[in-house]
Amino acid sequence: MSRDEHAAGAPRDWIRKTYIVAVLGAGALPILLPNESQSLELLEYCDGLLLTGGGDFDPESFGAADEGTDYSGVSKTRDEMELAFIGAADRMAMPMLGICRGVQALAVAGGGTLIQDIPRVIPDSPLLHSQPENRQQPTHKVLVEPQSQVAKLLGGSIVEVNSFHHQAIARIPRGYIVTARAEDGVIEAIENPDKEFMVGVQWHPEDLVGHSQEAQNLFAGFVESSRQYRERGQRYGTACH
Ligand SMILES: [Mn+2]
Repeated sequence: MSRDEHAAGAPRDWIRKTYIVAVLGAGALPILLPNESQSLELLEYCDGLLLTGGGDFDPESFGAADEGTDYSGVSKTRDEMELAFIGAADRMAMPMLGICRGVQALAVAGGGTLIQDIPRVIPDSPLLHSQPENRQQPTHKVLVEPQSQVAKLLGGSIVEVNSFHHQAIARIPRGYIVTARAEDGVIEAIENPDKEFMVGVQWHPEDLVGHSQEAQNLFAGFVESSRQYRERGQRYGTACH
């Protein structure tokens, strides 16, 4: 969950409603996991872990020096909790879907690193990865590896997506392959082919549900994989972190 350490003087953990609607719409029940170590116990009641969007990772979390970027929404507590959730869910072989910051969380957990600010690294990119358009508006294409799990999930190999990130994956995490890129080369999706469902996308499909069949397909695939996880002998619900 997103964490505002000092939102109007009152710290809060929160989630955008569109995640909840997308998970419910795919037939699962979201369980929200506060950024507290006790939340790890809630994974026992979950069949899938959805890692949501949010603020920037502290560069220290992936062993990098602060490059002086304008970070926003940095929360060391959230960084630590998400890495703990991913480690625990991985040990349980639980399906995981990372969205925006969530794909970056999967990358950091796997030993990857992040581009701290895309405009500084690719100054001549014609794409605006921090789009000014509204959240339901796709603004750039992603080119998906045709034989990948992501391609099968989305049901297409060129997909129009929205884009609300100024960071992206730099070093690819251990065990993962890149399965989608934007036309400027920015990594837009990764998957771990050794796992049942360990997938991350850099865009925000939860905001495109109802507008894009591919977005709906992605949630349907995640929920179906979570259902199979439960049928294999494990537990209840879908965690929305
Ligand atoms: Mn993008």
